[in-house]
Amino acid sequence: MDKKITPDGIAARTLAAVGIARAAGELQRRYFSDRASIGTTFKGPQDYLTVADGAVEKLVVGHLKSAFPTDDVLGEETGGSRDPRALWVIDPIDGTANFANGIAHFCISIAFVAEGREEIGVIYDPMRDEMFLARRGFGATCNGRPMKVVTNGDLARSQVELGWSSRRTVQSYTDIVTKAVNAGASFRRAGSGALGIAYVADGRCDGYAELHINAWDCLAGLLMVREAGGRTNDFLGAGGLGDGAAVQAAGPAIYDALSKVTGIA
Ligand code: LIP
Repeated sequence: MDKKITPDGIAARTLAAVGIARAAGELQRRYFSDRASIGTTFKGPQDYLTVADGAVEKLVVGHLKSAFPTDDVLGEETGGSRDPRALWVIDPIDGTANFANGIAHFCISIAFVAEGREEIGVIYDPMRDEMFLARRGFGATCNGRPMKVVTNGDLARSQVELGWSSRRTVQSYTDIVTKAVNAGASFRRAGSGALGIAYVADGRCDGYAELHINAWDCLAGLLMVREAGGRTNDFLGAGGLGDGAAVQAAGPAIYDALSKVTGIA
């Protein structure tokens, strides 16, 4: 089946994704305000799952399939297609550990991939009411304000976020932390890759790197960083849509120096 999406089709999907992300954020906020309703379990070591993850993903997928029935969908919790011709990639709650523990640093992340390229990225933080948005070729915004990466950075004076998960060894993580600090950088790990990468796009953080991350955590933010003048690794080219891959996003001035720390090209 021909799935080619026209520019008007991308525009319509962009508008719809923003509205759906806002509705998803409202549902997140309702669960977050009633902690007894969250129902936390674990998918693996330090890999949280809550009742809210499933409910939010069901809401988002329902709206997308209703509006765009021929598009494919890949969700963190319910899985789905990996066909990159016309594919929505969704993380219903990115920052689930924070969400489950009452820390207000989480978001909904929605990306749309067409013909193997990220075309739309939407990340909504309902607790700060911040809508991060990018459409390929049209720039990136936060609540309508244009976003720009840090362009004059220096790794020795930078703040970088180094994501962590049990999907890679502790040693591999502590190695890059040690190298980053020895290079003069300050590092953080806030538990939401999507928000961490969106903050790079908005110049709040100089760079983000993680040795393994899933597509639903990062695709929306990677488009935002590129549209905001930053550099990213070729996550999709590294097979990231399948089983995830390493990710790096940073301003142009520190990207290569950060690659020497992380080993991510
Ligand atoms: C999270 C990612 C983060 C990673 C966490 C976790 P989740 O996604 O955004 O980058 O370091 O371990 O995977 O599980 O909150 O959707």
